[in-house]
Amino acid sequence: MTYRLYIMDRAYSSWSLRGHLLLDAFDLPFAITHAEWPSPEFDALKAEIAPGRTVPALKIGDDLAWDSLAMAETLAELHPELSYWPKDSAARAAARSLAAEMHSGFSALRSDCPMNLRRRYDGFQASEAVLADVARVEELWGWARSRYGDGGPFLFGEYGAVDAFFTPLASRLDTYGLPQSDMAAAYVDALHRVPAFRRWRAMACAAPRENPAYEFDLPRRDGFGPGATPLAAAVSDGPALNDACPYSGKPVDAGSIAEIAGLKIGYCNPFCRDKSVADVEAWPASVQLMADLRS
Ligand SMILES: N[C@@H](CCC(=O)N[C@@H](CS)C(=O)NCC(=O)O)C(=O)O
Repeated sequence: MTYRLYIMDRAYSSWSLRGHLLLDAFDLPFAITHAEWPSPEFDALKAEIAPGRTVPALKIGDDLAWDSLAMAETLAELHPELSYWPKDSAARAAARSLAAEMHSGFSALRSDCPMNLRRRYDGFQASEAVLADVARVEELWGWARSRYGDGGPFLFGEYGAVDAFFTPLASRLDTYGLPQSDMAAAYVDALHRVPAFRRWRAMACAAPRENPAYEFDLPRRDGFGPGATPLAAAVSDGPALNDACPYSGKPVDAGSIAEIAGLKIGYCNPFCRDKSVADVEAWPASVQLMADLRS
């Protein structure tokens, strides 16, 4: 089966992130068509996914699923061996209910606190409606964790589609410093450590464009949680220790060098460099190269 995922801006598009997690967190290979919103390129992308009008959309061979919940159900049907939904029927009904409530609910939290994976703010004043949404999130997460969560750190133990659905909401709790019980904070932390999420967040941080509509004029807290690479930065002075980009195998571009944990590593373009600077441990090929260079 060949998959092509259609997405928009990684820092801001919470639905695109869910689509990505439904593939990448389950180790399914896929190609990506990406366009920033709004732009003529995004209009062209939309023409490719007609009659779908929003991202994420997933081409499955020549077929199309253009809604995140439809994607989850379709992928679960195509890959019954993967843990999209719990095996137990009562747990499965509950997981589907939570994902569906996320899909159609939490409007105050979603509209007042837009996802922005590049930021962590101090001093955000949450409205009563946002706090009511947060309380409902706590109720649902606490119920699922205590009833079904014994086998792991996720809502139903093992990572599943429902966790992909709640990931952008968890990132909002972190970005806006919203109140969290110990249970919620532990779950938010587990979601932030999922390798597929870390790869997406690193690419979000590497994307050059900022959209002012998603930015708040508030003090910013440093760091973005587990995985932030210490002492990593783009540098202008080479040479790099390697000749080939660890991702593409193409020659290193002299303008795409980073110093990471004391090593000068070269990449084939600035995007590969910047996603590595954002969170090098999310990228096994860079980690392997650094280990080889050290040995
Ligand atoms: N119900 C859809 C929601 C998708 C959605 O609203 N996508 C937004 C991006 S986060 C979009 O495509 N916006 C661009 C537009 O509407 O033109 C889903 O679950 O996938």
